[in-house]
Amino acid sequence: MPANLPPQYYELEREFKAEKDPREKLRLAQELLAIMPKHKGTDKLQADMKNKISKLKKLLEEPDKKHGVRQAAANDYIPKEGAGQVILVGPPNSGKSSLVECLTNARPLVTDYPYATREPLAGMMTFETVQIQLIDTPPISSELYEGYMNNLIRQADLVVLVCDLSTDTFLEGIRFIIDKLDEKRIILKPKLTERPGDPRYYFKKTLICAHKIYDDETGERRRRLKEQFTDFKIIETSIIDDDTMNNFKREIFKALNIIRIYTKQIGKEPVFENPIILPTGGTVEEAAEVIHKDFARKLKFARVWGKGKFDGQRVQHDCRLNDEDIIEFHI
Ligand SMILES: Nc1nc2c(ncn2[C@@H]2O[C@H](COP(=O)(O)OP(=O)(O)OP(=O)(O)O)[C@@H](O)[C@H]2O)c(=O)[nH]1
Ligand SMILES: [Mg+2]
Repeated sequence: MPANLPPQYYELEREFKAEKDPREKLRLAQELLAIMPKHKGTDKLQADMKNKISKLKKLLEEPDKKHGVRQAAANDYIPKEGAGQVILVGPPNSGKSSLVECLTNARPLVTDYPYATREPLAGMMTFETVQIQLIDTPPISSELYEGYMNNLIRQADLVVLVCDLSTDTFLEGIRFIIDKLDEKRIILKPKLTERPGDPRYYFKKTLICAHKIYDDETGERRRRLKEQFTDFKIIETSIIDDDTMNNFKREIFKALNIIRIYTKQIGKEPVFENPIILPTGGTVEEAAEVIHKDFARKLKFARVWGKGKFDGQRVQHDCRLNDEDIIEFHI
């Protein structure tokens, strides 16, 4: 029976064959398997691919020194911490490390010369009652593109594209990055209104950070930036202006599309720390599940205080919650 493979399969297969990095090769193999039509004609192909996947996994677990396979640096994965993972990408010297230094507990290297950051570095940023993870990364330019950036960006919840307003090449700098990521099938989007039709593509929600605003004295560069990127949310920042830094934090939080739910025990005051984090539109049941699966099962009803509800309103499992609602579970 003919396999009838879609044209994108052959394209991806070519990439898979040419790829040297075992981690990236594994990812491509998994994508190949995912897009392979599942019918009798592809049985053998599916089995072959599964075999390749398991060999690659083994290879990554225990690199075979005899064959000189080097384990790819673990730079392509940073475990998520906090309410969301945000990756800063930008041209050399644009101020990525300065932003991470200013906003988080991390202490990246900040220099006045370009290409200072060689590896990704994560730090935690506090926004009101939540912690958000920011990742500083090496620059992207025609001179440098670290292969591990593909995976790092794919895994992040949000991309911040840092635009350096202190230079005449501010537009070229970010255009280059958008095009480069496009080539890697990572599409930076102002909003995520749809999923990619082709599973090889990743859409990533992106904010543009118009950084070093005080170097753009006339505002001309900001005007041009806005003109070029009308759909994107553009946040103006400078590390010497706390108001812009606070606004930047709020915009990051908003862009993550999450809500904070505070809990209270019956007859006690609410606790306004360590909120339950849910995606926007999250329900009472989902909030209970964060505490414990069993808890959600045993839940009879809840009382909620917050926007759009009267105080202590009795609600059921499917009731949608709003940011900063207070919930009291009854089991
Ligand atoms: N005027 C001004 N300078 C800034 C601002 N933020 C950072 N800088 C300066 O910009 C330069 C580069 O800062 P970094 O944070 O190292 O830039 P980077 O994007 O991490 O650079 P690479 O790691 O080389 O890609 C330093 O001299 C910073 O002091 C800002 O808001 N305003
Ligand atoms: Mg840096």
